[in-house]
Amino acid sequence: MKMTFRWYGPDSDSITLQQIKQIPGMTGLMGVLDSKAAGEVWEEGEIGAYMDQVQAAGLECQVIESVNVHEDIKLGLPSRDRYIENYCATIQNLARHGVKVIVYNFMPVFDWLRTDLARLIPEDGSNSLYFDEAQLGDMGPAELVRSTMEHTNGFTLPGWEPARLAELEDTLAQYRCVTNEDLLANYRYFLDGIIPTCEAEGVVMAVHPDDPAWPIFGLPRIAHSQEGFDQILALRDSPSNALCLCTGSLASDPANDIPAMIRHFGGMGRVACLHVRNVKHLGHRRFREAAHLSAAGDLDMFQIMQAIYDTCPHAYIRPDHGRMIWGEQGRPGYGLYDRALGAAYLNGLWEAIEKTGREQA
Ligand code: CS2
Ligand code: MN
Repeated sequence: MKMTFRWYGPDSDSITLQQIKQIPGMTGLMGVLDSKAAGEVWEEGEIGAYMDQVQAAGLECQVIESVNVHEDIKLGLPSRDRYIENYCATIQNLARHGVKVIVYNFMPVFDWLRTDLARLIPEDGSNSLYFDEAQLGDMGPAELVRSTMEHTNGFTLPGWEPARLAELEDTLAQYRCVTNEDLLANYRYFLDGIIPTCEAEGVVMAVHPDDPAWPIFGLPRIAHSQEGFDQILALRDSPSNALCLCTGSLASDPANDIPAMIRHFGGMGRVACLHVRNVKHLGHRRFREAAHLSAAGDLDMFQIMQAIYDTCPHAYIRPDHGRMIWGEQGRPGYGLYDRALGAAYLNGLWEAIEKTGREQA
């Protein structure tokens, strides 16, 4: 297991690399070039500049997140070939800088979404990301985008590119006749286009689950259950076609048994990395994000870490979506303090599992 942290770069993050380095047991980053729009090539020079800073801080960056897939690829438009070519160029450029895993998602239009980015947790006065399907229905897509953009404290959010979302109505209209089967076929075309490059470069693609883990606004969605991921892995049977299991995203649907899913896909050798976090269900399709501690939410983090230890011990992991605590002002979901606490806690669980395993052997 390698413990990592998401960092948006010097111009786009309230957190410094030195702060990240000071978190006990932190070995590196799941990095991101925040300025890149979906479909653009990530140029070697910009990747190199990011990596130089990371290395100078004594950290490594073998995982890159949010190399976003252009909508034309998900829609299966003729222009997709150009964007697939660009994606391959990005894979090659990242590989030249030591990247081993690329995290992406195949969600139409939206990355993760919430109806409230700073919901007060009455018990302790902290706040966290919150989702209520009923509110989503009242808001509709345009209102949701407007309200999300207004409440980011001036930061960007992954996959929320203002230029793209400005064309929201058109994009939503384009998806009107796209079924899950179409999306899967377009996904196969994408994988056929990029996996040979990944194999040649020694890079693994890790798809992030839909979040929340069900279809929203009538859009097709296929990556939120064990069956869905089985289908995706079967589209291209290669070790380079793998998963980033995000425990909190998947657990938004209580039907997903997270430790069992880790064991299933870990046993197949197809878990490249994980985002490990907790959620608290508050009702049907209504949840908030909780502190990482098992007792704070509905997930058994010990069973999750044990499943990783047993079936994919070499995976990269990171804490995800912390609460805002201790008066911190930052990008919603990506503050320093709660994610640092999460990392320390997960490292503690790991140490206990490792030592118990050794004693029993
Ligand atoms: C992640 C996603 O940081 C996060 O919240 O769970 O945004 C993830 O990085 C992307 O969906 C991957 O493309
Ligand atoms: Mn995640």
